[in-house]
Amino acid sequence: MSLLDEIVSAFADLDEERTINLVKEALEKYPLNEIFDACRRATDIVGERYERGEYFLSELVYAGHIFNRILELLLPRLERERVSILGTILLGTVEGDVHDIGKNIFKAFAEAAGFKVIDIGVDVPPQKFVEAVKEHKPDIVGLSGLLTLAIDSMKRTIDALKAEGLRDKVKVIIGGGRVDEYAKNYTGADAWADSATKGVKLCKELLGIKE
Ligand code: B12
Repeated sequence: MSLLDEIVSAFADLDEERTINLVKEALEKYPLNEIFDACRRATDIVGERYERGEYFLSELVYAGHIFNRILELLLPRLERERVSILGTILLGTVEGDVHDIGKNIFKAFAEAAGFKVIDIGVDVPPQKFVEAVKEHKPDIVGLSGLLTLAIDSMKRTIDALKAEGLRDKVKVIIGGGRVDEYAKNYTGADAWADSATKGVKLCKELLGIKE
């Protein structure tokens, strides 16, 4: 079993100390995004076990705690790619959804790539996005969400931007475990991403920035 597979298995079994030790070992051997991917695969397994009734809410909470400990190890290792600012991203988790680990990872990757990120938190109502767009005039609005119901909140947020005449002034990218091409079309977003690296690449494309 590779070290990354061992991380997936230890994390999915919620063996906190073993997971942390394996991540420390992996830091010397693998690129950061591969370690992040392994951790995300582990949370998918945690989610499946929760759906099957093998894990309960307390296990979801614990998985979140382990992931946050992993982030403390990984995020300081992200290196800044450039000094000038590529553009501003207004970022938040949409109304009804409090999942923020993925949002925080995307934020860290986007900042490392040279974007300025304004993070307005979780469970953000559409009107709060509208007000923040007026205040900060971002180039991109990033909507995060992991629940199926988040897709409707994303749509309501984009509709609110349209109603205020702001939709044409920003690009909108949606992100999270359940977004896809269908969700992009349904919500009226410009792009979707289910990983932070993909998200950063698309943000550059949306602003016409060449790699
Ligand atoms: C940890 C966890 C929690 C923690 C969250 C802690 C936190 N601070 O975030 C807690 C315990 C709070 C929680 C609560 C709940 N959860 Co929960 N949770 C999870 C779990 C296990 C992991 C989520 C996670 O952090 N993944 C790791 C990150 C890194 O992945 P990610 O978020 O997808 O992020 C990546 C990309 O998507 C992308 N990305 C993310 N955001 C953005 C934004 C942009 C703009 C871009 C470009 C990219 C991007 O970049 C990230 C890095 O690559 C998932 C299982 C799963 N498969 O997702 C369930 C899961 C999401 N939860 C679920 C449920 C049901 C709930 C609860 C309703 C449970 C309950 N009965 O109360 C509540 C909902 C609370 C609410 N109103 O939001 C379900 C959702 C089902 C559904 N289809 O709606 C899941 C899928 C579990 C399952 N399989 O049943 N949960």
